[in-house]
Amino acid sequence: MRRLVDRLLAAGGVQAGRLRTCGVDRGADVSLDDLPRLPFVTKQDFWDHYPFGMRSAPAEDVVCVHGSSGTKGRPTLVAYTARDVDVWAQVMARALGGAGVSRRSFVHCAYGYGLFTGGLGVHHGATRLGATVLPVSSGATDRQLRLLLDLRPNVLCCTPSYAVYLGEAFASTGITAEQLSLRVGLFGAEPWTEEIRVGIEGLLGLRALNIYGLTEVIGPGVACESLDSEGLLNVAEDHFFPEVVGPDGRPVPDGEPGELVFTTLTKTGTPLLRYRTGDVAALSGPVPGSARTLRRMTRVLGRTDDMLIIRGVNVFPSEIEAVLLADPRVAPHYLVVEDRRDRSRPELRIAVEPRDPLGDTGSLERDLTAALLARLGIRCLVRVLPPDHVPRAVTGKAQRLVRWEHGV
Ligand code: ADP
Ligand code: K
Repeated sequence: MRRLVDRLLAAGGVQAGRLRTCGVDRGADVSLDDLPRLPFVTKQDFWDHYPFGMRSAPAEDVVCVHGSSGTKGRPTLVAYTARDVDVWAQVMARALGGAGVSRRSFVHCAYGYGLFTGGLGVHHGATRLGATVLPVSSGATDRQLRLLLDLRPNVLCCTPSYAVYLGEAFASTGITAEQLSLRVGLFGAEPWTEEIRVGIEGLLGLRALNIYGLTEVIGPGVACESLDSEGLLNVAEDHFFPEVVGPDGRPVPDGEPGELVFTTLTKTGTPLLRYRTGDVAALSGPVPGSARTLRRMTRVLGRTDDMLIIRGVNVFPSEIEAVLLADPRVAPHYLVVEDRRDRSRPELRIAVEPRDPLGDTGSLERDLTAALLARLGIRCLVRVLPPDHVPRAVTGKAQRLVRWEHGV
């Protein structure tokens, strides 16, 4: 923590200015306990100081640059030093190791390679561990299916929506989960629910674990479920110190959801003090009695900027997903439309696909409307579309929320 603060002060950027305003002139003045009184840094700061204003290392120490995909607004760029890439490889090797991956494993990495951190993050971790990694990247699904059958990998890494897509593609050609070689998968980069997990595990015959990260902090590997983490994600707390804060920026107690904030204790290229992620989750302690001593977090419940406020009720799209997919008649493809064309009466319109194209759509629409009303307290307009009518995310992150504004 001291070194981080000294590094930020020496770099003399935005974060140094804010620290000085708070009366901090040297790292020796602060410890982790002081975090709640120190300033935040946000995505807006990255945009305001685009491209490299948030960098703390000299340009000659930078070895690569990655960018967030810009799911919300403009992309941001992050500069990594060799040491940062080393930390990244280490936390990703740890994430893979916790999933049972070893030197004998074969990893099919279908996250995108490029500016996006998914592909290269898994790649660095797998090679650090000594496993074999196939850098197949995303897209070209026919080739992916062929390679999954020919090379018989035991580990799959991709977004959960792409895992569903691959699984359904196999099912449609008559290949069953038993015929596949996969044992475990690390799925992340977008929110997903328990219902999707059950679906992926059934389609692909593997254990599906949740991995979380974001470019500004390092990429994937900030937190990851392990075979023994009991449904929560182990946070790489020794590198990325987590806090959870309320809308007022004050810390909330463990177990209560709020916005995740990370302090990068060891990064040198773009070190961040109290980065507000916009992701909502809750923190908790390690599994009692476990050899793992680092803290854990829940799955990400949603993003602060994805929260829908419909007629006074707050809803995350993931809650809608949980209700929809709890019904066995619904396929794991849906779209939520926040319709604000009539300002006086905003509506939530939801499109789903049935598993059985010949099923009774009228009763499915009625049952889903009732289940959503019971769980969320709002009446939604549910439409069951014919199969293949909800758009699929074939390469990147699934886009499951659309906003229709007044005048558009
Ligand atoms: P962008 O914000 O443009 O999508 P990134 O590609 O860096 O940028 O993605 C990071 C974001 O992806 C996180 O802030 C979070 O919202 C989401 N994310 C990553 N992993 C998960 C996960 N396992 N569950 C839910 N959301 C995730
Ligand atoms: K090997």
